[in-house]
Amino acid sequence: MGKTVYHTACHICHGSCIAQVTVEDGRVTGIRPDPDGIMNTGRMCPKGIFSKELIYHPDRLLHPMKRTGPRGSGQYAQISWDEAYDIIAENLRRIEREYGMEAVAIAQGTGRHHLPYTARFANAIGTPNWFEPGSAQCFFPRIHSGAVTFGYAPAADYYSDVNPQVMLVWGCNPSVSGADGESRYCFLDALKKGTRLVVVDPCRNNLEPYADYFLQVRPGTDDALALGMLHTIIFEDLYDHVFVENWCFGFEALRDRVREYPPERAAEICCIPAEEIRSAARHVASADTVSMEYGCAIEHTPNSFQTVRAIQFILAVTGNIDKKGTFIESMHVLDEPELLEDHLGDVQRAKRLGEHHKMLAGAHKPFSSAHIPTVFEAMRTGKPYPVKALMLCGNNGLIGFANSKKTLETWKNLDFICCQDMFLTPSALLADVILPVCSWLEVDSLTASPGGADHAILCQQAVVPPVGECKPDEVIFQELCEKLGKDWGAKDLDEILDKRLDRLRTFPGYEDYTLDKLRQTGWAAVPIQYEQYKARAARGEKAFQTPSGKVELYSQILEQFGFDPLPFYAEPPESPVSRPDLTGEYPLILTTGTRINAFFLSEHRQIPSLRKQNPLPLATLHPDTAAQYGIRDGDWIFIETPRGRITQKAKVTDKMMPGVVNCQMGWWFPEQTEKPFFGAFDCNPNVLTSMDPPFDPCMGTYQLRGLMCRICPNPETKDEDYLPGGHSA
Ligand SMILES: Nc1nc2c(c(=O)[nH]1)N[C@H]1C(S)=C(S)[C@@H](COP(=O)(O)OP(=O)(O)OC[C@H]3O[C@@H](n4cnc5c(=O)[nH]c(N)nc54)[C@H](O)[C@@H]3O)O[C@H]1N2
Ligand SMILES: Nc1nc2c(c(=O)[nH]1)N[C@H]1C(S)=C(S)[C@@H](COP(=O)(O)OP(=O)(O)OC[C@H]3O[C@@H](n4cnc5c(=O)[nH]c(N)nc54)[C@H](O)[C@@H]3O)O[C@H]1N2
Ligand code: SF4
Ligand SMILES: [Mo]
Repeated sequence: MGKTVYHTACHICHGSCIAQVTVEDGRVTGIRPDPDGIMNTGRMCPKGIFSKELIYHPDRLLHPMKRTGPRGSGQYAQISWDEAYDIIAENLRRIEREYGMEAVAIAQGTGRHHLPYTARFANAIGTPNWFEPGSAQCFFPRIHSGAVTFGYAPAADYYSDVNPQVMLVWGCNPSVSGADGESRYCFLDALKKGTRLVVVDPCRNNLEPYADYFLQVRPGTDDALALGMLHTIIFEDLYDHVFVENWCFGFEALRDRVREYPPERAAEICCIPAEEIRSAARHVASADTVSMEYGCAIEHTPNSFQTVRAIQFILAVTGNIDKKGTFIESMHVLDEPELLEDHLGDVQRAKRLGEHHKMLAGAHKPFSSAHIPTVFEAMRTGKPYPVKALMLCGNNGLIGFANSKKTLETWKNLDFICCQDMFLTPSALLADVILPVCSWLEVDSLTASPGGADHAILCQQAVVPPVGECKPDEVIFQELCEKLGKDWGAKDLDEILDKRLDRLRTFPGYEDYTLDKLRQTGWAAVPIQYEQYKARAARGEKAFQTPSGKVELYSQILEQFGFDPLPFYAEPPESPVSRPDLTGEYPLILTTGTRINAFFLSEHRQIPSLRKQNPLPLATLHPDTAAQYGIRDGDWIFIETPRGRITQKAKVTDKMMPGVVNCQMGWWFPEQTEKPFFGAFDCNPNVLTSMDPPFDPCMGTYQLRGLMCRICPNPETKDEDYLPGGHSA
C-alpha cells in the first residue's frame, strides 16, 4: 500500500489545525503540523500531535455493545451493528408509540464535527428535545446575543495588515483554550506583533506580561464591571460619536441604564478599585483598534445573556466594529448542513422543553435547543410530560453537567440510553447500547475557520479506515433513520458536504470548486471584507440584520419577547452577597473550568503523553487562603459545597485572587476500572455545582462559576491514589 502524506485538519477541539498525516499500510505513522497550514502555520497543540495514541488506544471502543449487567456495572456483550440498530429502533418506536417522540432526548456534546448532524437527526426523527451542554452554558449566549445585537456574532480580527492595538481578553484564556479554536495561534502571533491586553480574570495567568491592565474580577460579577466601564466611556464622552449616531440604536436608553452603574458601584460589586475600572475603560476607548476574545466564564452565570451584551457594547460604542483589527463580521464561507427543521413540524416544535427561554429554545433560532434542567426535571417527574430515553452523542454529561450526582440519579431510571463515543466513559456506563465512533483521522468533515471570522474552509478527511467496526456519527444517524423509516434527506455524507460548499462557490475563483479538490488542497480561503454593513447600506439593504437595521444597544427582539432590552447586573444566586446566610459555612468562592492544554474537557485522561502533562486534578488558591486553612502547595484538599465534596491537589499561587478556589474540570480516571464510574465523583467539580433555578431568563443558563465553598486539608489522599501507573507527579 506504500506511504501517503495527507493534508487534513485536526478537529479535536472547536477549531481546526492543518496537519500532515503520514499513512503507511493503512495505519497512521506520523502526525505533524503543516508548516503551510492556513491558521496554525506549523503549530499544533499536544492533543493533535499525540493523536496516534488516541486512534490506536487499547481502550478504544471497537464494536457495538449491549448492556448485560446493571447500569454502571460495565458488563457488556459485543453485538453486531444490525442488532444494535434493532435494539435502538425497537426502543425508540415503543417510546414514540407510548409517549410521543418528544420523550426521546438527544444530548450532543460540545461542538465538533457531529454537532449539526445530531440536531439534524433529532429533527429527522421528530423530537424537539435536542441539546448540547454548551447551548446555554457556552458560546450560544455569545452567538445569540451577537445575533440580536449586531445580526451576527462578531469575532476578533487577526487577518489584516492592522494588528489590534488593544485586546480585551474577558473570561477566557485563548493561549490555552484556543479562543474556541485554532485562532489561538493568531492570538499568540498578535501578541508577538505588539498587541497589548486588558484581561478580566480572577487569576493573573500567563497573559499577565502582555497586559496593561489585569482586572481581577470577583467571579460571577463581570456584568457589573462591564457596566462600570461603559459608564466611564459614556459619561466621560469617550465614545465614538460617528459610529453611535449613524449605526447604533437606543444609545440614550443605554446611557440612562448605565447611569445606574458608576465605577464606584461596580467596584463594590466586582472588587476592582473604581480608579482602575476608569483607567482601563479610558485605555480601551483611546486605542485606535480594539478587538476582543471572550469566553465561557462570562456565560456560566444566570445573567449570561446580558453580561455578554454589556461586554459587546464596550466594542460597539467605541466604534470597534468590523474595521481591520477590531471585532468583525463573519464571512460565512461554509454553509451549515441542512438541519431538516421542516421535518420536525410545528406540533413537535411547540413541545420543546424550556421554550420560554426564547434565546435558547425559540423557534426562530438555528440550533434551537431544549433547556437541560427542564428536560432533566421531565425525566425525574414526568412533567410537563415524560422523557424516557436519552441518546448521547459525544457527550460525557455525567462529568460535564452541573450536579453530577443528581444527573446520575436522573439518568439511572430512564427506560433507554444509547451512547456514541470513542471510549467507555462514566456516562457510557449507563447506556443500554454503546456505539463505537470514528476519531478525527477516520472521518470526513469540513470546518469553517477561524471560529467566528469563518473566511476559510478546512477539510478533515478519513485518512485511514476506521479501527474495529467504528463508524462516523453521521453514518450512524443516517443508518438509524433508515432503520426507523425516517427521512435523512441525503444519500450519503459526501452529498451533504458538497452542498455545504455552495456559498464558497459564489466567490470569484471558486465557482467550480468540488469536495475532491478541497481534499487535495486541504483548505480554501476567501479575503475578508470589512465594513460589510456599509456595503449593505449602500445597496439599500439593512446595514445590520436587526429590527432597526442598526447595532441594537436597546434590543427590540428582547423587548418583543418580554425580556429586558438593556443589560443589567444580577448577583449570581449563590454568592457571598446573595447568600450571606451561607458565608459562615461556605466562606470561599468556587470557580470551575479553566481549560487545560493537554486535555479537551473530560477527554484524554487515558492518553499517556497527554496525562503526563497534567497528571492530577489541581485546585488553585492564594497563599493567604491556603495558610488560613493550614494548606501547603501540593497538599490534597477537600472542596465542599451544599451539593457535595470532592478532592483535588492544591496549587498555591499569589496569582489567584484571595478567597477564590478554582477547580479544574472534567476529571475522571479511565484507568481506575475498579471504581464506580471510574471515580467520576471523586475530583469532578460538577459534584459541587447546581442545576437549580434561577436560570438566565433569555438563555436558561445555570451557575457554574462564582459559587460558595469551603475547603480543608485531606490527609487521606496521596498522589499515588490518582496517578496512572508509571507516572510521577
Ligand atoms: N485545551 C483546551 N481547549 C479548549 C477546551 C479544553 O477543554 N481544553 N474546551 C473548549 C470549550 S468547550 C470551551 S467553552 C472553551 C473555554 O475556554 P475559555 O473560554 O478560555 O474558558 P476557561 O479556560 O474555562 O476559563 C477562562 C478563564 O476564566 C477565568 N474565570 C473563572 N471564573 C471567572 C469569572 O467569573 N469571570 C471571569 N472574567 N473570568 C473567570 C479563569 O481563571 C480562566 O483563566 O475552550 C475550548 N477549548
Ligand atoms: N463545572 C464546570 N462544568 C462545565 C464547564 C465548566 O467550565 N465548569 N464547561 C462546560 C462547557 S463550556 C462544555 S462545552 C461542556 C462540555 O461537555 P461535553 O461536551 O459533554 O464534554 P466531554 O465531557 O469532553 O464529552 C465529550 C465526549 O465526546 C467524546 N467524543 C469525542 N469526539 C467524538 C466524536 O467525534 N463523536 C462522538 N460521538 N464522541 C466523541 C469524548 O470521548 C467524550 O466522552 O461542559 C460544561 N461543564
Ligand atoms: S488546537 Fe485543536 S485543532 Fe489544533 S491541534 Fe489542538 S486540538 Fe487539534
Ligand atoms: Mo464549552
